[in-house]
Amino acid sequence: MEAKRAAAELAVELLQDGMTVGLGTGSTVYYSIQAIGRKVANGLSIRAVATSVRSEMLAKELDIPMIPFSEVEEIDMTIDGADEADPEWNLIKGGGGALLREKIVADASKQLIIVVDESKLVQRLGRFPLPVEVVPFGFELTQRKLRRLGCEPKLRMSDSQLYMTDNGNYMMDCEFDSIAQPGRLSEELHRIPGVVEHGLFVGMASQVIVGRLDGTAYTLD
Ligand code: ABF
Repeated sequence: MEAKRAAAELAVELLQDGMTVGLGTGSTVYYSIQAIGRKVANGLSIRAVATSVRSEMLAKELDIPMIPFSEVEEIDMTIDGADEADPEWNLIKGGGGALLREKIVADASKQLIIVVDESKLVQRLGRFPLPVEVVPFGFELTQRKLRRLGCEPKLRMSDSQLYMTDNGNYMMDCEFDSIAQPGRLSEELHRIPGVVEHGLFVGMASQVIVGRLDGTAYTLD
């Protein structure tokens, strides 16, 4: 996908020697990880942490130096994807199922660089069902609480099995259609005990890099 690759590779140009880098999850950022692998092979000196088992495996295959979180003082730059991005750079993430680790890493990063193709740009968040990670215990009660917020929460399945996140939790995909106040909804979601984390990344992105079908990319301003 040229648009995804263009955005992903432009983001990698921002990396500098000595950085601790957060590696996101998803098909767009996988192009970034591959580009980082090439730069590391050519001498770029960085250390990385991953936001999913899949990203970690890909990074290791590419001999990107990984470090444990115990050795991480601060993450200089994280490159990650998104399912939707609005004009204020608020995001819906989590379609790939990694939102909890992505948000932990993003929150510990000085810079969060989001890489998307133009199809992810929206005027208002919500057309993409909002992923919400919930603990299995009493998930039916949590589901009812989510419904009261004005959405239809659907338990994510994978190959007709209940989908489990890397953290052993369930994922609810909540169909809001339109989210007028992402910040307020974020607070309401955090008040539900069974909710571990959700896919609204409000005010977290430092830059959004957008890839075009012709293989060029630009930074959303
Ligand atoms: C990840 O990237 C997820 O948060 C999001 O769902 C996904 C987007 O995937 P893709 O780049 O494959 O469209 O960060």
